[in-house]
Amino acid sequence: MLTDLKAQSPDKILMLIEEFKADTRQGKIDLGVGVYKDPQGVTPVMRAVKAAEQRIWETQTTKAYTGLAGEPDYRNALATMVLGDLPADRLASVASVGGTGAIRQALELARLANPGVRVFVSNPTWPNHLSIMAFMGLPYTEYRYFDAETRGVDFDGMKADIAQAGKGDVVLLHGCCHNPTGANLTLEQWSEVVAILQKSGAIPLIDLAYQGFGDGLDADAEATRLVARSLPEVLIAASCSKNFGIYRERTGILIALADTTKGRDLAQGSMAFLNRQNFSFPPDHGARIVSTILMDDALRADWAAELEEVRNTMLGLRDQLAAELRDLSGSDRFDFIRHHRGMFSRLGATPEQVQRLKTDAAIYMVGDSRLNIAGLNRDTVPVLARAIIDAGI
Ligand code: PLP
Ligand code: TYF
Repeated sequence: MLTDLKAQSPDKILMLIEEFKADTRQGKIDLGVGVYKDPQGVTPVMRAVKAAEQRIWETQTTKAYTGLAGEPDYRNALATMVLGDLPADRLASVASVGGTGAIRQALELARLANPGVRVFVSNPTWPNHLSIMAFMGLPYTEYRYFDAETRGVDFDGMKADIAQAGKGDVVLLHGCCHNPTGANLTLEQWSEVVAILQKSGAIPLIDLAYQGFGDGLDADAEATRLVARSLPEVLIAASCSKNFGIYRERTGILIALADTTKGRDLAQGSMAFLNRQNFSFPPDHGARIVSTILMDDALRADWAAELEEVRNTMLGLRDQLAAELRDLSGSDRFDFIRHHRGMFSRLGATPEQVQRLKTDAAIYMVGDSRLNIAGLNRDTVPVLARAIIDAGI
């Protein structure tokens, strides 16, 4: 039977990790996978996470199963961080296996509710969105998003395309820090998106994987909060992997907002049911770290301060890279790097140019010219800037 399996195509981003490891050149630079690295190239365990783990170790008396939906403390604390307050009469939530698990369960939920659901997704988007939908056999349509000329958002194209989504369809939106482009909507543009969805009855699914990495914890959730208070039904898949630096603990949440308590209760039951079908109880360790931090004033303040350092480090690198490129190119055509937000920027280079960066300068980025800003430091920014110009970008 096993020999009847067909070979699956690997994830290109994850493949890049192996390729980078195998490169023996001194001074190679990894701008591939979206993991935060400090200026020394280390992905640190955050101080508050260490402290919370110690506290859990000292006080935890059982590791018996949690509830199918995960711990209420965790769900309430995280949903409050995302939404700003808890609309209890509308809110259903379950702990998930990372942000990815929340996205998968959200799509499963949408299909349970509407077997004919179509998903509208940005072009481009995180490749796992597409591969999960293809695997599930969910029909999807791409909406225009990236403007190759300005490296910003093609907002007219986006509006025209998402207006095609009808009642019972899902429109997948990145809540902040768009992956892979780094180009984001303004709040005014989000209001226009809301108006389109209000008219059509399509349901937004917001993927919020980088809250705190763009303009700040609250600022990055503004769009999600606007959508949440403006539309009757909303799905939100949030991840704690990046903002708590707990990638391997697989910590996330799926939130469903309904317009009736009946809808809320049905969503809650179906979400717990989906957990049971897929993995039974959700993982708890990462969730407990998060609730310990969010529910303790001192730990929370320390965590938020460290997250701000991370965010500001990335903003500083953006400014430095844009300035170097301004000097070297004698133009402002790379200023978009300063305006993008989050870990990523799409340079808009050709695959051949990306290959040249790899061959000539040992600089690794994803083939679509997405670079991870956090893979840089003050010393490597000038090296990258030079290589970008030399590659003819
Ligand atoms: N969504 C986007 C856009 C991402 O970039 C990521 C990052 O890994 C995720 C969701 C999910 O992250 P995780 O499953 O590691 O929590
Ligand atoms: O886009 C990224 O680099 C991150 C990490 O299959 C990631 O979101 C990449 C690929 C993947 C899972 C996570």
